Amino acid sequence: MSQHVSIDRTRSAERIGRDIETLAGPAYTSSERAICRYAYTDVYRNTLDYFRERLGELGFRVYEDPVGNLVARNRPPGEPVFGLGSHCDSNRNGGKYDGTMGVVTALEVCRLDAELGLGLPLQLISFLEEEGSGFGQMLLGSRIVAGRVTERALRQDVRAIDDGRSFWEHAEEAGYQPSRWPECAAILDDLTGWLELHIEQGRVLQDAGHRVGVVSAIAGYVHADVEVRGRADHAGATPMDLRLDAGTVAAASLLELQRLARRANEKVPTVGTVGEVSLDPGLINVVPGGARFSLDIRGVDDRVVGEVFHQLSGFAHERAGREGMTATVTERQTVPVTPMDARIISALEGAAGRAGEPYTVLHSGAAHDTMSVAGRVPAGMVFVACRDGVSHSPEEEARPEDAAVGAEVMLNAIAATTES
Ligand code: HGY
Ligand code: MN
Ligand code: MN
Repeated sequence: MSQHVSIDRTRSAERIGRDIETLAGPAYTSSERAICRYAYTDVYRNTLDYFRERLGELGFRVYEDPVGNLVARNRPPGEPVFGLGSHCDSNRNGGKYDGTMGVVTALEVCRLDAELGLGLPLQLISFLEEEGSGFGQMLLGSRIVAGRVTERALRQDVRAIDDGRSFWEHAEEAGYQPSRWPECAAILDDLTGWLELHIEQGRVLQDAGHRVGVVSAIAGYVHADVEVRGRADHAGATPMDLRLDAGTVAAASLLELQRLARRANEKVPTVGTVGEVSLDPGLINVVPGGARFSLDIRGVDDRVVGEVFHQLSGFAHERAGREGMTATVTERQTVPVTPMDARIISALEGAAGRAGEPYTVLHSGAAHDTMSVAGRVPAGMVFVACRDGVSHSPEEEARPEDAAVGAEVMLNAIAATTES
C-alpha cells in the first residue's frame, strides 16, 4: 500500500470526541472537578473495561499483563505487530485529553484499519500508572515492562499515596500477579515499531498554527524527594535566632532550584519544579521541625539535568547544615533523554506531507511511556495541539478534529513501515 490512504476525518473526529466525552463521565473519574483515575481503582477498572469492549468488538484479543498493562492485538501471539497506544490513567488534577486521547486515537486507528480492510498487524497497549497518581512513580507500568524497576521497589519502596500500602499488596488485591512482573517485558517482544499520539502540553504547535507535530526526542528527568529535619518549637515563644526552622530550608531550596534551572536553560532547554511541599507538623503556631519537598528536573541534556540535581542537593545539605539541621535527598527515579527512531520520524513526516498537513518537528518536555518502549522498539510520537499548552489541569482543551488528522498520519506511517 504505497499510496496515501485518506480517511473520513469528520467521522473519526466524531468517534474520538464521543470516546473522550464518555471517558470524562462520572463512571470514569473519582473527582467531579477534574479527571482523576489511577491504578487499581474502580473508575480505572471501568476505563480499562471500556477499551476492552471496544477492542473486543473489532475482534482483537484483549488481555492484561501480570500488573495490569492492557494489551490488545489482531494477530496470534508470536506474530510481528506494530505497537500503538498511550496511557488512560490521569494526573490527580487531570484533564480529559492527557493520555486518554492517545489511547482513543490508537483505538480509532484500529477501527480504520478494520473498516478499510488494510490488514495491518496491530497491538494496542494502554500502560498502567503513567502519571504516578496512585503510587508516586511516573511511567510505572511501562518501566516495569522495560525492566527499569527492582522487585524490592515493587514489594517495599513503591507505596500508595492514599494508604501507604505497597504496590505489591495493591496489585494482588486487584487480582494481578506482581510476582510475575518480569514477564511483563514480553508485551514488547513482537513489536516491529511503536507510535504514541499525545497532546503536546506546550504551546509550540499553537504558536506555529499547526495541528500536528512529530516528536524528535523526549526530555529526560530526575524525580527526587528532600527531607529536612530541624526542630518543632513554639511559634510565639522561640526567638528567631534559636530556631531550627525546616521550612526555611525548603523555601530557600525552591528558589535556588528556580535559579539553577533558569541558568541551565540559557544553554539548553531545562526546567526545575518543586511541586510537592509538606511541613511537619504543619500548624499555624508551630515552627516546622520537618519539611519534605519534591524535585522534578528535566531537560534535553542528561549531563545538565544531572548537574542541576547535584548542585541543588548540595545547596540543601549546606543550607540545612549551616543552621544545625539535616537534609536527606532520595532519588525516586531518573529517566534519560530519549531520541525517537529516525525511520519512524521519517515515516511520520512522509505521512503528514502526503496528508497535506503542515507539521512541526519538536522535542517533548513532558515524559511519556514511549521513553520506556524506545529502548527495545523503534519508537515515535505524534503530538496534537492543546489550547495554550494547558495540561495537568481540568482546563485542558484539545480538538478531536486534530486527533483525526493524527489518526490518518499514524495509519499511513504504520502502513509505510510495516510494508517496507
Ligand atoms: O509529568 C509528565 O511528564 C507526564 O505527564 N506524566
Ligand atoms: Mn500523558
Ligand atoms: Mn501527564
